[in-house]
Amino acid sequence: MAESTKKKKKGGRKKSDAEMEVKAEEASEQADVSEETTDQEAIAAESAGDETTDEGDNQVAAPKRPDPDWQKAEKPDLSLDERLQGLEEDQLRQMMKDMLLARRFEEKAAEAYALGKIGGFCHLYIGQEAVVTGAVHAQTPDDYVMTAYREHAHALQVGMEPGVVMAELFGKETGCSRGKGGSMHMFDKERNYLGGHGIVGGQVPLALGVAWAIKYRKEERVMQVYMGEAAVNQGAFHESLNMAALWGLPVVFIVENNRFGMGTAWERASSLYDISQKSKAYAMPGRVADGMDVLDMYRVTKEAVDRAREDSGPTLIEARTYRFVGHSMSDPVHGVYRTKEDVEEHKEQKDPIRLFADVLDEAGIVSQEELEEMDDEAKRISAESVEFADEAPDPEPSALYEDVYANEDVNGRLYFDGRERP
Ligand SMILES: Cc1ncc(C[n+]2csc(CCOP(=O)(O)OP(=O)(O)O)c2C)c(N)n1
Ligand SMILES: [Mg+2]
Repeated sequence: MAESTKKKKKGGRKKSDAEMEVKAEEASEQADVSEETTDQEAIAAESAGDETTDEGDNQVAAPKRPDPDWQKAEKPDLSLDERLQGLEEDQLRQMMKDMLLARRFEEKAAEAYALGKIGGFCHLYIGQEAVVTGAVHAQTPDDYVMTAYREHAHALQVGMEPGVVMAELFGKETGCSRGKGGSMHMFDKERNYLGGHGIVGGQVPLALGVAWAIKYRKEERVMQVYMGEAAVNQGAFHESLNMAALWGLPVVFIVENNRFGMGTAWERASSLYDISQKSKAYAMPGRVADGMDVLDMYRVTKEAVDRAREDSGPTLIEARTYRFVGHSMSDPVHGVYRTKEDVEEHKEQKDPIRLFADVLDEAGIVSQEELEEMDDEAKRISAESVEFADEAPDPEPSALYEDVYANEDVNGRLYFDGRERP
């Protein structure tokens, strides 16, 4: 991974410079064309599963890439009515609005990033919206949510104000972390949203602690913790699953398996391909959900949330999904680790918003016209969030010394704190 990370960083820097010059509306296409170096042959060889990682007797063939129905594994063949699970029409509409808002909000964030209004890291969730929307609809506002750094959609899904989230991205005083956290550090105590964590897998033991506290206080709440698939071969993940099962804690572990950890394909990084199977080592139920289908996410998560609340037992959910964008805003959309065709195919055939729109249309709940109205509303809210962030003040330089452990008297002054130097 180190090798490909190095290459990507180089490409990423070049692209950020170029990005500053393009018009805002060209932002998403820009990432698409920035990578001319795709080695199609290497990818084709890998896809065929004939890459070897060693010589002689120890030769190991990389596992084959997933079949096209990979995301649908274990999904039951349900009728339209069964798929809707008796959900109220209003809730189904809300799910659609939520996914549209997540998409349009992040498109606006991409534009703002290209214009240099957002600095630092910025990881978009475009393509994966069904995961958090379906899962959060399966719980109540009293329950907790914690995730990694690909988190804008999670923040919006728990009900954070889009303007406050955008202002945080802009590093403004009115952001949820007063502009000092940025993209990876959204937080909202009132909405039980516990971040926003930049260390891969770092949130998993923290969530375990929250679940332990829920049980200790005899509350009827549930902790939902999300992570990328690259987190699951870490020790902290396994220790957390073991303790969650041993102590019967009300936690749902949701692995957002988008098949890539930066530029490393899952099949090249893990001896066990099927992540849900990892639950077996800890005597915990493990489930696979179609992460491109909001209703399947709801179905699988609801069962897990109910079990957590009623029996105080954990579940591991592997949500199989796909990101339509680069790892972060400074990375190419496909690079050398996947093909442009792969990305295009997913966008055309598995877009979670399109798939859900078709279901709602077939059920006679949301017409094409109403869908367009919802989309316009999502665009309006997103544009307003940018206005709010644009107009918000920067934090005062003195804020550098607030909410931090470092003490000016002990650790000295920061030379860029805006005050005159002695
Ligand atoms: C402990 C740790 N190691 C490495 C990194 C660098 N890093 C940032 S994102 C990332 C890939 C994670 O991929 P995944 O968990 O699949 O999440 P995704 O980005 O696909 O959502 C890595 C290795 C990090 N942030 N933390
Ligand atoms: Mg991943």
